[in-house]
Amino acid sequence: MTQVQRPLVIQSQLTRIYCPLQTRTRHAFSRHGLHKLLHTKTVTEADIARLASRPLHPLTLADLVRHGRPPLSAPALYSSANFTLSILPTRLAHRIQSLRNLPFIVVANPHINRIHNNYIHSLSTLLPWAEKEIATLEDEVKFTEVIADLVQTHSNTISILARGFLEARKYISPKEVTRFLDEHLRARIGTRLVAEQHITLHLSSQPHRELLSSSTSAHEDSAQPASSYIGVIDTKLRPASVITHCESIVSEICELKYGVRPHVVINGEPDYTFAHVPVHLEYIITELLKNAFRATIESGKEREPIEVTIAPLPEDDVCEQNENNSTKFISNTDQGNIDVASKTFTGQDVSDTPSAAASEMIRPLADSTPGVTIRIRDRGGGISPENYAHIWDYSFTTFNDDQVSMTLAGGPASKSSSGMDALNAISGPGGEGMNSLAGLGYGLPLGRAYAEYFGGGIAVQSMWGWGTDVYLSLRGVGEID
Ligand code: ADP
Ligand code: K
Ligand code: MG
Repeated sequence: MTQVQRPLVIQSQLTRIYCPLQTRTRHAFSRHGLHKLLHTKTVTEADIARLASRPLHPLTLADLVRHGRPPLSAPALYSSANFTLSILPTRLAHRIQSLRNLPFIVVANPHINRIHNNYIHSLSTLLPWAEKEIATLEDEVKFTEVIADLVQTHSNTISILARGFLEARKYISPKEVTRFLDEHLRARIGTRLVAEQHITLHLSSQPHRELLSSSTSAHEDSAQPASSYIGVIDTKLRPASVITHCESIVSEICELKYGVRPHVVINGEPDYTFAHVPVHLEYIITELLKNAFRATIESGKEREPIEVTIAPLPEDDVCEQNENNSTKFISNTDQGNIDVASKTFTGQDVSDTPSAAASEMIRPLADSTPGVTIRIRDRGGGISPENYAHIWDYSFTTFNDDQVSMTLAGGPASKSSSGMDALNAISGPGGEGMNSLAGLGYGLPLGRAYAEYFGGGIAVQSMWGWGTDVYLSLRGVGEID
C-alpha cells in the first residue's frame, strides 16, 4: 500500500461567483488542514477488466438531486457518498480502457500517458473503499477527501490531452481525435458532476455545519443566494446574468489585447430563469462570445453590437426520447425555428449533426422540463464553406495571434495556426485559458459537449461575407422541489 498527498485547491473566478458552494470545497478542506495522506490500493489488470466489463450506470438528473436539498441529514449524506462510490470506479475503468484503445504510439506520448496514469491513480484511491458501505461521519469525511483529490487530479486534463494530441498528430487523424475526445470529455463531464455534487452536498450539510460556517465568510457576498442551489445545480439560473458576466470577461480580454471592446445587446426575455449547472453555461457562453468577439474585431466591425436573444421554449413544446434514449427537442419548425434534434435549419441546406457520443447525456427529470434557445448573432463576416466543414473538430482553428494584431493594424490575415503557441488558450470550467480569445479549436466542440449533456445542442449558421448566428439550446433540469 502506498500513500500520496495532493493539495486541494483551485477554482476559477467564474465558479466562485456563480457556484459559491463549490468553492467552499477546497477552502474548507485546505483551510482546516483536512487533507491527509490518501490510502491507495494497487490497481491490477484484473481490477480494470472487471470494472470495465460492468455497464455504465446511465446518469440522470434525478440521481443528482435525489438526496434532497442541502443541508442534508447524516443518512442522506451517506447515501450520496455511497451512490458516488457505486458510480465512479466503473467510470474510471471505462476511461482507462478507452485510452488504451488509442494507437500505441499515441498512448506512449508523455502527456497522454500522464492522463492514463491520473486515472490509475484515482482508481487506486477508490479501490480501498470498494467493498465498503459508508455509514459514519468519519468515513464520509475521508471518502470526500478522496473525491476532492480526484477532482483536483483531473482538473487540467483538457490542456494536457490537447498538448498530447498535438504532439501525436502525425499518428492520428483529426477525425479520430474528435471521436475519442467527444466520448472522453463527455464522460469526464459526468464523472465530475457526480464527484462535485457529492463534495458540494457534503460541505453544505448538517454534520459539517461548523466546518462550513467558519470557511464561508469570504464568499458571503456571492452573486447568487446559496438557497437556490442543490449541490452544483442552480435552480434559478438566469442566462442573462451569465451572459453579462461572460461579456465583461471577454471584453476585458479584447480591451487588454487588442484595445477594442465590442459590446453585447441582450434582448428576448432577459428575466427567464431555469435550473441548470452554472459552470457549464458559463463555459459555453464564454466560448461562443469569444468566437463572436474575435470575428467582429477581425472584420473591423467592432462598432456593430453582438446581439444575444434569449427565447424560452413555448410551454406546449414536447420532448421525445430518440432510439439512443437521449433527449431531443421537437421545436416548432413551422415558425422558422431551428430543429435542434437534427441540427438542420428549415429552408436551408445546412446539416450539422449532433456528435456521435450523444449517448452520454443526462436526461431531464420529466418531459415537461423547461428550456431556452439563446441566439448569438455577430457581424463578423461568417465562416467560409471550406472552414465550416471542420469547425466541430477538436484542434481546428483559424486563429493565430499575429493575425489579429495584423488585421487590427490593417495588414493581411493568414489562415493557419501552428497550434503549439495556442495551448495556453485551452479552457474548460475551472480550467486554464480564460485569458485568451481563441486557441486550439476546442471552444465549439467542447461547448457542444456541455450543451448536449443535458439534452440541448449548438447549431452554427454562417452567412459567409456577413456574419454568424449561433443557436444554443438548453433544456433545464426540470422542476425540483
Ligand atoms: P477557436 O476559437 O479556438 O479557433 P472554436 O472551436 O471556438 O476554436 O472555433 C473554431 C473555428 O470556427 C474558429 O477558429 C473560427 O474559424 C470559426 N468560428 C467559430 N465561431 C465563429 C464566428 N462567430 N464567426 C466566424 N468564425 C467562427
Ligand atoms: K474547433
Ligand atoms: Mg473559440
